[in-house]
Amino acid sequence: MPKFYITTPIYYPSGKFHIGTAYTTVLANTIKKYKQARGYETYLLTGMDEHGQKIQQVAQKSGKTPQEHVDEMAKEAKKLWSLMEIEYDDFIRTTEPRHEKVVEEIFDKLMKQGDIYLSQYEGLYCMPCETYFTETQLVDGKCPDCGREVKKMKEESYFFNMKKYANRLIDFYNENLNFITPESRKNELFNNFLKPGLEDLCVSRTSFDWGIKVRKDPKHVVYVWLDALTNYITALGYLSEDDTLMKKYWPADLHLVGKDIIRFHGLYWPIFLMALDLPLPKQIYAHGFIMMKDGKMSKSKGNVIYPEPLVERYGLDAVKYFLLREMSYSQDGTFTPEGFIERFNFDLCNDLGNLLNRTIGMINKYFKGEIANYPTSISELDKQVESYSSGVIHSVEEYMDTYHISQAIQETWNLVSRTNKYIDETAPWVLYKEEKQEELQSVMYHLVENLRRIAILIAPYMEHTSCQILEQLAIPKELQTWQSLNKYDQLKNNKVTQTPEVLFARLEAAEEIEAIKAMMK
Ligand code: ME8
Repeated sequence: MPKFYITTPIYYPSGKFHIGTAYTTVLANTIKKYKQARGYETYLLTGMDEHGQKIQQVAQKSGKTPQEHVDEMAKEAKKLWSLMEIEYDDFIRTTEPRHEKVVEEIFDKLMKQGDIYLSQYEGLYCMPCETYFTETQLVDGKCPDCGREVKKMKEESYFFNMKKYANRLIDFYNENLNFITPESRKNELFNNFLKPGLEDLCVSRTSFDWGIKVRKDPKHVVYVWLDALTNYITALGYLSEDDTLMKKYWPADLHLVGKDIIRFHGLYWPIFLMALDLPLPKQIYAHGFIMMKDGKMSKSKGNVIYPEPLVERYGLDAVKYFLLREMSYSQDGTFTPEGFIERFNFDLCNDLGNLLNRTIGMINKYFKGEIANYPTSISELDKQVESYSSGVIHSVEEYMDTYHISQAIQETWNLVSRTNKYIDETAPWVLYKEEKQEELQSVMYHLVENLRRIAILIAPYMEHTSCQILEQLAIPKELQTWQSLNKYDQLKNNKVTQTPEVLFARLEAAEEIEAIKAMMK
């Protein structure tokens, strides 16, 4: 069985997770479910990055020890992922002994082989990002990642000798053109960081102590990126007694990250792996950001939106649909209450929901709920619809295989629209009136068949809706699988439900827009 190991970033438990964090995780889960449907054995890793100065500060503010704080946050995070039905296989926390022990060993090993050396660091430090920058990397004198103030700081630190490996990484980039995707992000890394020459990376701190101690020099704690990135292998049991998963799943097939942390994943992580003599991940995909009308989400602007109230009010499938649809492969996406309600009312309620309802209504009215077998003769239009639908399956697969999820969804909705149009074109009510029994039957068959296909295509991200459609149409189990997508003539005397349920009830737009605005904090 082919295998697929996919990871999300491990998130900082510095505050409640918002829809940005949820987006990456939902995307990862969607890719996992898709791969499963295509016959892969999958492993999805997520978790939390629990060390560092920021966490220490946040805990202090709320009168807790850092450990108490992260323990609470881990519970919260797991609750959220359970609400969002994220089927992770492991949740790694960097404060767990299984991780800490291995990071200590890795640091030791890299020190012994001369990749890590002691020196003095003086630089411009961004506290929230826990990163030093050079003057030239700043944007308008501020942190290029988060836009906040930086501070000049100096401390004794251990450094990782990046320069030693830089050429090997350049070669690797040149030989593996899809290593970083989208290409624009790869070019950014290549031109802005690799070409001008990589700086050595500071990998320890003495200015705070909430971290993994360097064994040979315990006044230092391991700088958070060496600690954080290694989660992808410590979770699999690297250097531990049981390394079955490591053998089975490493190298990762896909590290999914946001564009803010591509630098760490695309430059430092591969070099750490080279130093450890481990194979590099197959691909890193850095997606864009969910933006708000007034720019980035931030508590100070009061425009942060959290997934829980949205899921509670509109259901999980609608939230997943919106997030995945709105974020294109390489650009940022925008969350607006208006956009959310519009997609709900148009795409989900009008287009998909009505298609199912109309179809079931007609089959009940015209054929007492039963559609017969594949028609013996079909019209030109039926043929066209069949081949259109097969074309959609093909392109959805292509898009999903390359993680263009938003485009895959658009393609699927093209099929929804095409099928709605097919009803208008064939005018079944006229066929009924004119008693064109066979033609009418063929139209009904094709409607059900398209809906069956749509349900299977949306299953990786809209599981409930998919199940509801398949159930209401009484599709047998063996015709609910991805493998059955291409079979167009297998339905036999299907008896659809007599009491169709509405998939998405139309919302009162103005009222709901206000409700979502009130959710923003
Ligand atoms: O960076 N839109 O953790 P983090 C889309 N601990 N995605 C968003 C987003 C937004 N508005 N905001 C956040 C860290 N994300 C490190 C990672 S990994 C070894 C260590 C997502 O809590 C996106 O995936 O700041 C981004 O890369 C990640 O959350 C940053 O999470």
